Amino acid sequence: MAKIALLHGPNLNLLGTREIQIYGSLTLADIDRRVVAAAADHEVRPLQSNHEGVLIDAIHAARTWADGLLINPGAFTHSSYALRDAIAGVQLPTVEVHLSNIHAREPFRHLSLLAPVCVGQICGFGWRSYLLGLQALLDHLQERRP
Ligand code: CA2
Repeated sequence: MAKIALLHGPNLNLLGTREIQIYGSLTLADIDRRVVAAAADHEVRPLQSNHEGVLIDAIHAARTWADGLLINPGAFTHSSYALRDAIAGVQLPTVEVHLSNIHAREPFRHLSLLAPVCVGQICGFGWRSYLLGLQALLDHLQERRP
């Protein structure tokens, strides 16, 4: 059984209330429920924060209990060297997910500062990006077990 920290960055607590044409109509609680259900016997602990330092602390803490990180860093994707260093520092396999296709949006969203320190990135599939990311992370963890 794998243990996964599910992290959501800034403004994702607003999901389902506005910008539905971009991010879909599910709330963050809906998405968390679906990820937890899809994880079956694996453990998923969700956390959302609008604060960079809280996310960094959660990444550091995950080192003591989690096998991997599934993260939608929100706009910190495009701006946070500190989150990138945290992910690189804890050396936990990390999958970056986005609801929207960041490469098909404004140019500033095309660059992810985190992608180079992640196992991979999944974007553009709405809430299903999280399920695809979870499956990719679990498969990755399974394959690297001796
Ligand atoms: O597509 C994604 O998942 C993003 O990570 C979402 C971020 C955005 O800054 C990234 O470029 C791509 C923004 C999340 C904001 O979510 C809202 C939801 C409802 C209303 C307002 C914002």
